[in-house]
Amino acid sequence: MAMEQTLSLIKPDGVARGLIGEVIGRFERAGLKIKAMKMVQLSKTQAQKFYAVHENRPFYDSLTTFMSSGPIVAMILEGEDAILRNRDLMGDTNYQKAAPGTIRADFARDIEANIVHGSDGADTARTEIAFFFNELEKY
Ligand code: IDP
Ligand code: MG
Repeated sequence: MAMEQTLSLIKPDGVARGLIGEVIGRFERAGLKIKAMKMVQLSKTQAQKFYAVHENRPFYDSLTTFMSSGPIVAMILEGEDAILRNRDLMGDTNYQKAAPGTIRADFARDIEANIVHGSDGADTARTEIAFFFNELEKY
Protein backbone atom coordinates (compact mmCIF):
# COMPACT_ATOMS: atom_id res chain seq x y z
CA MET A 1 0.00 0.00 0.00
CA ALA A 2 1.17 3.47 -0.80
CA MET A 3 -0.12 6.94 -0.04
CA GLU A 4 -1.55 8.20 -3.32
CA GLN A 5 -3.42 11.10 -4.81
CA THR A 6 -6.00 10.73 -7.57
CA LEU A 7 -8.27 13.01 -9.56
CA SER A 8 -12.01 12.68 -9.10
CA LEU A 9 -14.62 14.51 -11.17
CA ILE A 10 -18.33 14.72 -10.51
CA LYS A 11 -19.56 14.90 -14.10
CA PRO A 12 -22.26 17.31 -15.37
CA ASP A 13 -25.03 14.74 -14.77
CA GLY A 14 -23.96 14.24 -11.15
CA VAL A 15 -23.92 17.98 -10.48
CA ALA A 16 -27.25 18.56 -12.30
CA ARG A 17 -28.93 15.72 -10.40
CA GLY A 18 -27.90 17.08 -7.00
CA LEU A 19 -25.43 14.31 -6.19
CA ILE A 20 -22.41 16.39 -5.13
CA GLY A 21 -22.97 15.85 -1.41
CA GLU A 22 -23.81 12.17 -1.86
CA VAL A 23 -20.62 11.48 -3.82
CA ILE A 24 -18.35 13.51 -1.55
CA GLY A 25 -19.93 11.84 1.51
CA ARG A 26 -19.00 8.44 0.13
CA PHE A 27 -15.37 9.51 -0.35
CA GLU A 28 -15.16 10.95 3.16
CA ARG A 29 -16.81 7.94 4.80
CA ALA A 30 -14.31 5.71 2.96
CA GLY A 31 -11.48 7.70 4.53
CA LEU A 32 -10.31 9.43 1.37
CA LYS A 33 -9.18 12.99 2.17
CA ILE A 34 -10.21 15.87 -0.10
CA LYS A 35 -7.00 17.80 -0.71
CA ALA A 36 -8.36 20.29 -3.27
CA MET A 37 -11.74 21.00 -4.81
CA LYS A 38 -13.43 23.35 -7.28
CA MET A 39 -16.40 23.67 -9.60
CA VAL A 40 -15.62 24.53 -13.23
CA GLN A 41 -17.20 24.17 -16.66
CA LEU A 42 -14.90 22.81 -19.36
CA SER A 43 -15.01 24.15 -22.89
CA LYS A 44 -15.41 21.55 -25.64
CA THR A 45 -11.70 22.01 -26.48
CA GLN A 46 -10.67 21.46 -22.86
CA ALA A 47 -12.83 18.33 -22.63
CA GLN A 48 -11.21 17.04 -25.84
CA LYS A 49 -7.77 17.63 -24.32
CA PHE A 50 -8.70 15.93 -21.03
CA TYR A 51 -10.05 12.86 -22.86
CA ALA A 52 -7.43 12.87 -25.66
CA VAL A 53 -6.62 9.21 -24.87
CA HIS A 54 -10.07 8.35 -26.25
CA GLU A 55 -9.85 10.48 -29.41
CA ASN A 56 -10.22 7.50 -31.75
CA ARG A 57 -13.18 5.97 -29.93
CA PRO A 58 -16.66 6.28 -31.47
CA PHE A 59 -17.99 8.01 -28.34
CA TYR A 60 -15.29 10.73 -28.21
CA ASP A 61 -17.36 13.52 -29.75
CA SER A 62 -20.46 12.75 -27.70
CA LEU A 63 -18.42 12.30 -24.50
CA THR A 64 -16.62 15.64 -24.86
CA THR A 65 -19.90 17.43 -25.68
CA PHE A 66 -21.44 15.89 -22.55
CA MET A 67 -18.42 16.72 -20.38
CA SER A 68 -18.56 20.38 -21.46
CA SER A 69 -22.36 20.65 -21.12
CA GLY A 70 -22.43 21.97 -17.55
CA PRO A 71 -20.40 22.51 -14.39
CA ILE A 72 -18.36 19.69 -12.90
CA VAL A 73 -16.69 19.31 -9.51
CA ALA A 74 -12.98 18.46 -9.59
CA MET A 75 -11.24 17.04 -6.53
CA ILE A 76 -7.87 15.67 -5.47
CA LEU A 77 -8.46 12.66 -3.23
CA GLU A 78 -5.65 11.35 -1.04
CA GLY A 79 -5.21 8.16 0.92
CA GLU A 80 -3.64 4.71 1.02
CA ASP A 81 -4.26 3.12 -2.41
CA ALA A 82 -6.48 6.09 -3.28
CA ILE A 83 -6.41 5.41 -7.03
CA LEU A 84 -7.81 1.88 -6.81
CA ARG A 85 -10.07 2.63 -3.85
CA ASN A 86 -11.69 5.50 -5.73
CA ARG A 87 -12.20 3.21 -8.74
CA ASP A 88 -13.81 0.65 -6.41
CA LEU A 89 -16.18 3.28 -4.99
CA MET A 90 -17.08 4.39 -8.55
CA GLY A 91 -17.85 0.95 -9.97
CA ASP A 92 -17.52 -0.30 -13.53
CA THR A 93 -17.71 2.18 -16.43
CA ASN A 94 -20.93 0.43 -17.50
CA TYR A 95 -23.41 0.91 -14.63
CA GLN A 96 -25.09 -2.37 -15.61
CA LYS A 97 -21.88 -4.22 -14.72
CA ALA A 98 -21.05 -2.12 -11.65
CA ALA A 99 -21.11 -3.87 -8.27
CA PRO A 100 -24.06 -3.09 -6.01
CA GLY A 101 -23.40 -0.18 -3.68
CA THR A 102 -21.00 1.58 -6.02
CA ILE A 103 -21.70 5.14 -7.16
CA ARG A 104 -22.39 4.12 -10.75
CA ALA A 105 -24.58 1.14 -9.83
CA ASP A 106 -26.61 3.30 -7.46
CA PHE A 107 -27.03 6.40 -9.63
CA ALA A 108 -25.95 6.00 -13.29
CA ARG A 109 -28.53 4.96 -15.89
CA ASP A 110 -26.38 5.64 -18.96
CA ILE A 111 -22.94 4.36 -19.99
CA GLU A 112 -21.78 7.88 -20.94
CA ALA A 113 -23.47 9.94 -18.22
CA ASN A 114 -22.06 7.87 -15.37
CA ILE A 115 -21.72 10.48 -12.58
CA VAL A 116 -18.00 10.30 -11.85
CA HIS A 117 -14.54 10.15 -13.35
CA GLY A 118 -11.48 8.74 -11.56
CA SER A 119 -7.86 8.43 -12.64
CA ASP A 120 -6.96 4.87 -13.65
CA GLY A 121 -3.27 4.76 -12.65
CA ALA A 122 -0.39 6.65 -11.11
CA ASP A 123 0.70 8.35 -14.34
CA THR A 124 -2.80 9.45 -15.32
CA ALA A 125 -3.43 10.67 -11.76
CA ARG A 126 -0.39 12.96 -11.98
CA THR A 127 -1.35 14.27 -15.44
CA GLU A 128 -5.02 14.74 -14.58
CA ILE A 129 -4.31 16.49 -11.26
CA ALA A 130 -1.98 18.89 -13.10
CA PHE A 131 -4.70 19.51 -15.72
CA PHE A 132 -7.09 20.85 -13.07
CA PHE A 133 -4.96 22.19 -10.20
CA ASN A 134 -1.92 24.42 -9.92
CA GLU A 135 0.51 24.45 -6.99
CA LEU A 136 -1.35 27.25 -5.15
CA GLU A 137 -4.56 25.20 -5.08
CA LYS A 138 -3.10 22.09 -3.42
CA TYR A 139 -2.98 21.58 0.33
P1 IDP B 1 -13.83 5.17 -16.93
O1 IDP B 1 -14.52 6.52 -16.78
O2 IDP B 1 -14.51 4.12 -16.11
O3 IDP B 1 -12.35 5.24 -16.70
P2 IDP B 1 -13.21 4.97 -19.80
O4 IDP B 1 -13.15 3.70 -20.55
O5 IDP B 1 -11.94 5.67 -19.48
O6 IDP B 1 -14.06 4.69 -18.45
O7 IDP B 1 -14.16 5.93 -20.62
C1 IDP B 1 -14.24 7.31 -20.28
C2 IDP B 1 -15.68 7.72 -20.28
O8 IDP B 1 -16.19 7.62 -21.62
C3 IDP B 1 -16.63 6.86 -19.47
O9 IDP B 1 -16.65 7.18 -18.09
C4 IDP B 1 -17.97 7.17 -20.12
O10 IDP B 1 -18.44 8.46 -19.72
C5 IDP B 1 -17.56 7.25 -21.59
N1 IDP B 1 -17.70 5.95 -22.25
C6 IDP B 1 -16.90 4.84 -22.13
N2 IDP B 1 -17.33 3.83 -22.90
C7 IDP B 1 -18.43 4.30 -23.56
C8 IDP B 1 -19.33 3.72 -24.50
O11 IDP B 1 -19.20 2.56 -24.92
N3 IDP B 1 -20.34 4.53 -24.95
C9 IDP B 1 -20.50 5.82 -24.51
N4 IDP B 1 -19.68 6.40 -23.62
C10 IDP B 1 -18.66 5.65 -23.15
MG1 MG C 1 -10.87 6.19 -17.80
